[in-house]
Amino acid sequence: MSEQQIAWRISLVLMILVACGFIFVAVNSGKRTQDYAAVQKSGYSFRNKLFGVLVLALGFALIYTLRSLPYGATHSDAAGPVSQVVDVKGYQWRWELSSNHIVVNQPVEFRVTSADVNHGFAIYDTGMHIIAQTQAMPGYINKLRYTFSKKGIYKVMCLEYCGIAHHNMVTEFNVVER
Ligand SMILES: [Cu+2]
Repeated sequence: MSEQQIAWRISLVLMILVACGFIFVAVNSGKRTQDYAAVQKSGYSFRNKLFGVLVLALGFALIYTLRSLPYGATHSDAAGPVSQVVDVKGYQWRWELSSNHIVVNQPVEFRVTSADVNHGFAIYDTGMHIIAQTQAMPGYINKLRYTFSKKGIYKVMCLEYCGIAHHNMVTEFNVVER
């Protein structure tokens, strides 16, 4: 007998046991020693109403928050040409940037991809606040446009757990005067 057959027979026995349990409960559920019907009716109906209202509210919230899907490509080429382009490639576990110098007050386009698995390309300002991010995916180039208004050293960190040395995926670039 193959392992699959053994597993199937064990599953079958367990399923029959569970089914017997259900049947036992179903058969005995009609028996009552005392009549709680009046109490249960008021309690259940309130709970049911509350549940209904919650489901409705969640449904509306879902439709309201997702109504603009699918999101347009806001960083497309249609937004006009950019003077600076930085190619970004994520590796397990480091970043490769085609340039470490970016000119302040001029839009820059990061073209982000990955050599192996998905990474999260996130830019942090000097106060370690995240200011822009996109996904780094193998086989795709995700464009991220940003205009830096302050000079300084910015950090890049990975936002998606990508393996044992994920925390090592830190690099820097310098935003400078022309
Ligand atoms: Cu990572």
